Amino acid sequence: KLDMWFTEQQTKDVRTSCRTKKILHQENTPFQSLAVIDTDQYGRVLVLDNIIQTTIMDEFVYHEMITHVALNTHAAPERVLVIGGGDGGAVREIVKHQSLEKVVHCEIDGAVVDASRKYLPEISCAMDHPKVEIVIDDGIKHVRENKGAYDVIIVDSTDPIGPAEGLFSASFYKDIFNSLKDDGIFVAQTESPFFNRDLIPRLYSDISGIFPLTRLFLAVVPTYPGGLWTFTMGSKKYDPCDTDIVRTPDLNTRYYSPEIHRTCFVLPPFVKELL
Ligand code: AG3
Repeated sequence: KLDMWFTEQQTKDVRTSCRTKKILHQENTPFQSLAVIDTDQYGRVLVLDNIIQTTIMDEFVYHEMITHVALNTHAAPERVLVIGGGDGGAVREIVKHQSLEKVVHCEIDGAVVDASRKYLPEISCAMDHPKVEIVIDDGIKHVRENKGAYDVIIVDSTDPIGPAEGLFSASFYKDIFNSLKDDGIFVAQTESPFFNRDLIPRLYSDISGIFPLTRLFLAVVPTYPGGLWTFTMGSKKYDPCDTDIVRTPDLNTRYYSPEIHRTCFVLPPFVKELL
């Protein structure tokens, strides 16, 4: 049998590979190359521009952490916006919240949504939920056109190269600030503390310049470069580190928990020194 491997070039000097059973889908969309592959170790994997976006093995860590930390920090999130995250994993977690009235899912590339619906049903399963509205559009444009509209905004982007570059800029964070209500919260995935040591401090200082409260938290996502991943939160009012803030609804999660909510803000010195 043919020995087939998918290789991601994680940095100029590092590549990692996984054995690939089957290429389920491959296309060039107007924005990027898209593939869904089936692997022995990770199960099905969504790949954009040759970069692993999410895998069946560890997607729960990332999707639970990019959503529940912010949603449980807010007193009662009703209107939530997801920018990017075309696979639907963040939306699947958001609809678990009782207070939710509507989640707008704004993804620039409709082909990602279609491929996830077809090949990643475990991840895309909430796309047809009655509270979900999928908008195929540019997130930068969407926040500019929707001022004061949201309780929580989640930026589930690809890496800061290619189509997502504009999602890592101070001007975008200002537009996000304006698109949030007076007690709104924003979270973005902000890459690896091992490999993105210039990016993280830049984003943290951009966000600190706009939001009264900025917090960085960590989670372990083995299929991402370095395995340890950062998320950065900007908040207008609520502090996610207030110990009394976490109500404990049963969200049926596998990584997130009230203890993880408290401890994910505890940073090792090599991460602290970035901020
Ligand atoms: N967003 C992509 C995280 C960045 C992964 N980077 C990498 N593998 N080099 C995840 C999308 C999942 N909804």
